[in-house]
This record gives sequence, structure tokens and C-alpha cells, in this order.
Amino acid sequence: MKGKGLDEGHGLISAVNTISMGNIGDFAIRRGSQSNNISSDGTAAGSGSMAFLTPADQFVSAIPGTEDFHLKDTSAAVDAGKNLAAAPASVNDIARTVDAPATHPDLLDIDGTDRAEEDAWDIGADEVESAPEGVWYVDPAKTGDGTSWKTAYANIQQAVDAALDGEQVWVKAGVYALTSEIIVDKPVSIYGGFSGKEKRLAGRNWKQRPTTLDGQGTTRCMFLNHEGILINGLIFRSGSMSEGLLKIRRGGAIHAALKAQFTVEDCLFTDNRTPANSGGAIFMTEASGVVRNCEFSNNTAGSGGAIYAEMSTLNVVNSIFAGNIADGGTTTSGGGAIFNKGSTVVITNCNFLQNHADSGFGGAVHSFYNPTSEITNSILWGNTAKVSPQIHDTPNQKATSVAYTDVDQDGFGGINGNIRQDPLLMDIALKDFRLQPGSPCIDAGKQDVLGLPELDFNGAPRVKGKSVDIGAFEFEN
Ligand SMILES: [Ca+2]
Ligand SMILES: [Ca+2]
Ligand SMILES: [Ca+2]
Repeated sequence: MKGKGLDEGHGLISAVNTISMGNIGDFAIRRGSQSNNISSDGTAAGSGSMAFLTPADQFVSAIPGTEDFHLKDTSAAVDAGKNLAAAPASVNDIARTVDAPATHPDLLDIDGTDRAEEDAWDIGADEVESAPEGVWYVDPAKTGDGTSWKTAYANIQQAVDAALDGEQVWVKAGVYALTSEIIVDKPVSIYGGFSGKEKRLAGRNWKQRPTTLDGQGTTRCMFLNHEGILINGLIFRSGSMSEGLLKIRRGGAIHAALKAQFTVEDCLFTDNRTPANSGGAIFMTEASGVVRNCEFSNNTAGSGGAIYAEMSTLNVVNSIFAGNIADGGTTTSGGGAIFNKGSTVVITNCNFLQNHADSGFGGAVHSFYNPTSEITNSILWGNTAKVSPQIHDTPNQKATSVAYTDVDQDGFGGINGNIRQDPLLMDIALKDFRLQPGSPCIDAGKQDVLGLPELDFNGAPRVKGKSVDIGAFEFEN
């Protein structure tokens, strides 16, 4: 802008709930009053005003050519305005006189959102839409009733307990040091990755704002005991049941009990343990689960270093298993990443890398006790075991069908679209599991597969080039 933002000149301007940024002098007000304004220079003054803020932090886009001056959920302007409807009559009179409305258009924002419905007004022309109904908020710095970010519950269990069936729990980023497991015994959705101001799920980012449940090596993180549970955007770290019967201790991060039905997506499981037992990260029994866009690294158990599925149904899509360990040494131990006991396990577009069952069977996947395992469009490379470095079936039970998959083990390559070639990943040591240019996995997957994901692990469109790629990532040209 060439001139001043609001220039009083010889008249008089009173400015409230106004954003003026990027001008040569945002507010030039000497006689009129100011409050609850925002400037990028130092000229916003009066109570509730904020100076020296950055447009990029306030607006969806302040970039020339792609401007979108709606507020970001995380903007300082959100809920920082003066509630004019609740202000003294004189203020209302001024506002209404200016617009001379038949009804009260001063209560509507630029999109028509009714500010009268808002508990706290935003500064500027845009009011960010209200948070949906049925959301419970968690922020460890608060001790409220869970009904807003400002009055959030301090812990997740309080929010789950308060939620009705079908409601949501939004968890602010941070580390939650658990001293007992969170019991989820109703159909609720639990989301992480919030800055603590968002009003829409789309405003959060679980990778940039990690929300970590830390079992501190003494407790499991979560016990799932109902149908219809969604877990999204959480990091499960150092979960481990140190007390209780062997049977109860199964599952370092999550134990899904009889009849539980869950979806876990956009989660990271790391350093969870179930010593001499089943399921380093997840254990499920007579349950049904979907695991999507998750990463499992450095989890340890006797069997099923990452996941142990017993008499269950499990779909695993777009997920990465790296460096998990099954360290049991009995005749049925193994499954460095996944152990399938009598379950139906369907694995699509996953990476299994450097998982180990060096005293047992199946460095990546072990299937046992009349199971069905289907592996499609996946990479199993660099896993090790005493017997069957990648995939192990109980002798005389041909349980595992493998198609369009890169397997470093005799008996698979050249059959059903499978290959046995170095997948040429970017850098496994640095946890960069994307495909290098020239990888044999590019366009080598099967597109016509039930449950093919639309997006890859990074959220990029799934099918590029001639066909879908093998593994969790679609190659970017
Ligand atoms: Ca508001
Ligand atoms: Ca709006
Ligand atoms: Ca492709």
C-alpha cells in the first residue's frame, strides 16, 4: 500500500476490531479511539490491540496473486475482538447507524457467518466459523470443563469419559506422560496435532505439532474396548505394561479387546515394548482394525514386534514398519513386524524394512494357526530371522498370498507380479523411505486391488505414471 491504512486526516475515526497491515502507517488516529485492532507496524493502540504482527501468520494466504484474507485458525485475531453485540448501547448504535441495516448485518461477517452465535468475536472482516458441536478439548496447561480450548480438560481420559457416542476429542500438541492407560470404551474419535486454537480438523498438523502419549516404560498408552473407535494423529511412545498377568500385558501401546473395532491412522508408534509377550505396539484379540498411514519403528515383543493379531481382522494400508524386533525363541515365535495368529490380515502398499526375528520365524510377517495373510504392492527388504527372513508360513499351511510385492526371499520373485530387486529407497538410515529415481518399484504395483489407497503415506495422490508404485510412497517425478 502506498498510503496510510486508516488516516484520520482532519476528521475523527474510531476503530475497533480492525486489521490494518502492510500500509505506510497502519493506523493514523490521534483524536478518535482505538481498541482490539491489529497492525503490522507499531500503530495499533488501545486495549486489546496487537502491534507488529505478520500478515502471513494471520491470513490463509497473503501472497500476491493467491490472496485469501480469511483468517487462519491459528491467527492472533481469532477470538481476540470486542463483542460489540454485548457492548454498551452506544457502541451498537454507532455500528448500526453506519450500516443503516433493516436487520443487523453488522453481526454478519464477510461470509455471512453470524457473530451473534459466537462466544468471542474475531478481529477483522472474517469470523472463523465456530467449532463443531460434540468436541471435547484437551490441553495439559488447563483445568477446565473440556468444552473449549480455553477451558480444556487437562487429560485425555477426562475428555473420553465426558464424550457421548460419536463425539470427538481434540488433543493439543505436547507430551502427555501417562501413569495409567487411557481406556476408550465408547465410539469416539481422538485427534492430535492441534496448536490449541483450531476450530476445524483441517487446521491441525500431526507431523508439525506432535501430540505424544508417553507410557514412560511403565504403562500401556491405550485400551480399546468398543466398536467405532478412531485414533488419528497421535504418537505412541515407550508404552509397556510392567504389571499384571501375562495375558493382560499384551500390547505395548494399544490393546484392542474382544469385539473392539478401531481405525488408527496418521500415527507413529515408537519404542513400545511387550517383553516376552505379544505385540510390541498393538495387540488385538477377536477384534477388527484398520491401520492406515502409520509408522512403526523400534517396537519390541516376543512375537509381533509391531502388531500381533489373534483371531482378528486387520487391514494395514500405506504403513511403514522399520526396525521392529520379535526376540522370542520358542518354536512359534517370530514376526519381526506382524504376527498373524488365526486372523485375516490384508496388507496393501506397505514397507517392511530391517525388522528382525533372529531367534524365530518371519523377519517381517509370520502367519500361524489357520490364518489368512494377503500382501500386495508392498516392500519386504532387509528383514532378518532365524528362519524365513521376510515371510513365514507354518509348514503345510500355505497361508500367505503375495502379489506385486518386492520380497527378498526365495520362492516369490517372478510369480504373481512379484519382484526381488533392491527397492532403491532414498536413505533407510535417515528414515527417508521414498523411492529413488530408477527404483524397480515405480509403476510395478497392481492398481486393481480392493482397498487401494487414494493417497500415499505423504498424502500425495496415489497413482502417478503408468501404474501405482510398490510401497508406501508414490514416486514424485
Ligand atoms: Ca470467534
Ligand atoms: Ca467467516
Ligand atoms: Ca506410479
